[in-house]
Amino acid sequence: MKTAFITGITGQDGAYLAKLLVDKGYEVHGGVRRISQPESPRLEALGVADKVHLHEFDLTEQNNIFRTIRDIPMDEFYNLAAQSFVGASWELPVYTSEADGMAVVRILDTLRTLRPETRFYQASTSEMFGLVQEVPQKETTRLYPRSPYGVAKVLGHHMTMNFRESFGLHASSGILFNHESPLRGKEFVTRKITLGLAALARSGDKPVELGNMDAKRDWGFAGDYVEGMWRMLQQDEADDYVLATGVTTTIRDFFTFAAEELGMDLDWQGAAETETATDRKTGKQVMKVNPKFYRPAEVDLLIGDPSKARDKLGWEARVDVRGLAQMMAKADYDALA
Ligand code: NAP
Ligand code: F7E
Repeated sequence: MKTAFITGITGQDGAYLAKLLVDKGYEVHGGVRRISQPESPRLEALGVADKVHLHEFDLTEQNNIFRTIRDIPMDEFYNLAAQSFVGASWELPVYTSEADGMAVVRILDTLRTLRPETRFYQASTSEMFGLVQEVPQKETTRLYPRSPYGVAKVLGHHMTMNFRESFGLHASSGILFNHESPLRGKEFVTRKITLGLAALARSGDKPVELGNMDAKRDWGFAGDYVEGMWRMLQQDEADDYVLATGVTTTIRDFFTFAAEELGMDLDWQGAAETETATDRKTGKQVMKVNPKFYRPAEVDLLIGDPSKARDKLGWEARVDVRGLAQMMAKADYDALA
């Protein structure tokens, strides 16, 4: 039986990865910070809360990282914990740099010292491409981050490559494009849309307030992406891989897919700050723009080229963006029954 340690096990990806590894027969350990909700609702939703071993863990504590790696035998270490909300990173640039950048350095240096045989996965991100230098983006595309979050993740990404090349660690970096699910955090745009529309469909009357409707993202399903993480650590050689669908969609179109799933027929009017959407069937306004959700610097377009992951890992995204919007809208609607 293999043993895995997952930082961020209470997050969206942590919960799906824990389920995947438990189903594969792993002994799964995970790091939980002191302020996490004690009942771990995502682990409960996936039926694995009582099948994993939880340990107090904080990314910003060097000695806590050291003791965790010293005390828990582990074949695989998945570093999924992070300050993961791009929008918050401009207000928290120091903390974000510590949690998403320096913590990766501390983990790698401790693994190198105590457990050089442990295989390591780093949660890198398409946000590193930022102001994109190539379309579509692949593993070799030049990085140009546009937020403190993206900048911090570039440090973790390059340090993962450097420890692999310098010390021979089996350290891989997954450059994952946006992936969502019914367990997605409520502040991210997809879940904000599906929660807001579900409430409207259940007789609510507050339009969903959003920012930039023209940004484009390459959205997939988180359950597919954790399979890719695991496959990276099963390779003989560690490497870096893009996981993406290869399809890009505006926020507006994601909104429309979710609204259609809930039986709405949208009439879009206006542009930029005056843009609105109204449901023709009920006459209710369902979307309004609030500039407070605009970002100081935007990532306008992301579209990934997952061909390396397809060819070398045999991985591909199975849920398309319309199916994803339907899945999330239905789950939020059903939860309000
Ligand atoms: P998430 O739902 O926000 O989960 C993040 C996890 O990190 C949570 O368990 C959180 O704990 C934990 N955490 C935050 N600060 C911590 C700290 N100081 N010490 C210890 N744990 C801490 O994020 P996700 O969507 O699952 O993403 C997983 C990873 O992939 C993140 O590193 C993210 O940056 C990266 N990523 C995500 C995407 C995506 O589209 N989802 C794409 C590319 C990369 P609490 O439960 O207490 O909040
Ligand atoms: O924003 C626009 C916003 O916060 C997507 C994280 O998992 O994926 C995620 O980062 C887009 C942006 O995700 C609202 O301006 C419009 O263009 O859902 P998001 P993100 O910033 O792409 C990457 C790959 C990660 O690594 C991150 O950890 O949607 N947008 N209106 C809005 N976004 C939010 N949150 N709220 C709005 O009202």
